[in-house]
Amino acid sequence: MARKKIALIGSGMIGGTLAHLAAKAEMGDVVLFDIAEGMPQGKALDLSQCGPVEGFDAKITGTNDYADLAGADVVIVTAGVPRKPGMSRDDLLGINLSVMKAVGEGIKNNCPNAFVICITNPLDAMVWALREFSGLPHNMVVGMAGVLDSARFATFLAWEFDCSVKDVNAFVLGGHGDTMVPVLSYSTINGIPVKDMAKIKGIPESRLDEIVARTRAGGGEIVGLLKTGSAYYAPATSAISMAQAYLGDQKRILPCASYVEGKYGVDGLYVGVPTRIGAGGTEDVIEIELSDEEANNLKVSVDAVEELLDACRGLDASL
Ligand code: TXD
Repeated sequence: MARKKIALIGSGMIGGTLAHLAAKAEMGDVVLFDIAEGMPQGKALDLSQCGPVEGFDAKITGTNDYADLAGADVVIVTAGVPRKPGMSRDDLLGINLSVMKAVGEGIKNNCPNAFVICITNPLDAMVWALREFSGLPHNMVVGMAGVLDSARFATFLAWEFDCSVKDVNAFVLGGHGDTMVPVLSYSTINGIPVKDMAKIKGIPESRLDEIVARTRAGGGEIVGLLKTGSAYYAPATSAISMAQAYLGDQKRILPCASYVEGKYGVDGLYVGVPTRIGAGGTEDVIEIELSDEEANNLKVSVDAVEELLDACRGLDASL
């Protein structure tokens, strides 16, 4: 059987890390694509030379030509620009929307059977736009944010409870960003509800609130420390886990920005929800029961996504 093909559109900080992780895990051959000339080729060469040391045979190539993406099984999209000083959110939205248009057409024309994972911000709007521009079925286009957000939540909980991260199951719903909804009632330490664990350990609820707040601001905390650019190690490894769930038909239940229609009171947009990923792409969205407060928080998050989609429609008449 031929090796799988993993195409990475955008070869910046996350793209390069994705290529390394995918090659090391022998997920398949890797193609790095970017509009910057030479950069994906340079990264591909550098990464290829990890092979003899790390013992992987995956072929890694760099390109500026969409035709080289032909036949990709998985596409992970990080193409776009981050916000620079003086730029409004709308400026960023406009630029990345046009990037999604080019990327969506590139996918449609070269690898329409791929499972597409979008990472570009503002995530929930960009995954929606990418799906619209590519014309792929909704179950084959998904956004990565929840795996990262819940990994951040899990990290902070493990630190607080002084336990292994392996035993923490942290649950996050909603959009990526300030409006995400970390759901404590579904978060456990190996089955023990987090709130019960806090009582056992004598940790006040206010401390849990601080952890929730830190999770919500998790991306910004890293941006503040790095000074240039944003997080890339954890975002990359999070997207890899989603790609592996698809390629291995693992039926994992992961928090993803999935297309929701008729669940959670949402009708036809992408938002972070527990999703089963297997060979059929996003095969199922699981609708859990929420407290009034959680449902309200989710609504705020969905409204914020809706607002961004309206802004996208205002910027591109074809949407
Ligand atoms: O949870 C999440 N979803 C995220 C999202 C977590 C962290 C970062 N998140 C977002 O991912 C971030 O706000 C950015 O929108 C993306 C990518 O982050 P990265 O750190 O990898 O950004 P870089 O290093 O700037 O890389 C972007 C690359 C860069 O090499 C550009 O030349 C390229 O995108 N680019 C393009 N590639 C192809 N086609 C077009 N049109 C294009 N435009 C720019």
